[in-house]
Amino acid sequence: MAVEMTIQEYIHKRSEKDSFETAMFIYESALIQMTSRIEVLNRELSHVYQYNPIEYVKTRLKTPESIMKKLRKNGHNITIDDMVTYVNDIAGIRITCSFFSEVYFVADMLARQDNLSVIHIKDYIGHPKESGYKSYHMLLSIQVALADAVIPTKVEVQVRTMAMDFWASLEHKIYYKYEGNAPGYFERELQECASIISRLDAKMMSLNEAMKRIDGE
Ligand code: 0O2
Repeated sequence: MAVEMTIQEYIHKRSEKDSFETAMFIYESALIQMTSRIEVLNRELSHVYQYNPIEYVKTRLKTPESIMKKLRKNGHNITIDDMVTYVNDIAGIRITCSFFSEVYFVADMLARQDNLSVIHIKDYIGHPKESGYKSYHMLLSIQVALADAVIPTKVEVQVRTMAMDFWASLEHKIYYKYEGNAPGYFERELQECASIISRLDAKMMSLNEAMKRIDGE
């Protein structure tokens, strides 16, 4: 029977030298399991309710360089223990929806799934960052099922609209290009774009609501 254990216990049990690779294998397995749940959820909504709130899903494993950078930035040691404990977004999934009402709907459907728990939520839609960043972040723990072990593993799921994703992608590129020191006017322009995008999201959603009302009449 498979025994529940942490990533560190699993590595220790296998007395491995390639512990980073083993840890990454577990995060990758968590991504595979989580992606298939999202896929099933999307098909279920489409099959049962003829409703397709998810436009697209992207997954990524954080690179070793990016993991080390984050550990250093936050004053942690470059160890497997610190990586597993403090870096929450090694396994990352981004779900993009058309409308922001769907963001909350999809997030709620995911949070209610079995064998999955919500560690924390950061609602940057209800409470946008000063930069204008909007996105709904869920830190989830999913049970990774291996042959002889069950390993609760963190996966960060970001849910946002297409418009929010458009803004965040450009802002991310600018941030990395200038390493946080972009010319001052970039910040102001991005804040303005963020407010245009919020108005666009609100308008698109109200058009969609109007269309649904007309369909229902
Ligand atoms: P990268 O290069 O995208 O991986 P915590 O998880 O609570 O320990 P963290 O990691 O700061 O702390 O959590 P948060 O705020 O949920 O951010 C996680 C990820 O969200 C970031 O990962 C970014 O990908 C994205 N993100 C957060 N804030 C912003 C923002 O202002 N602009 C953009 N474009 N993306 C943002 P990384 O590791 O910072 O970066």
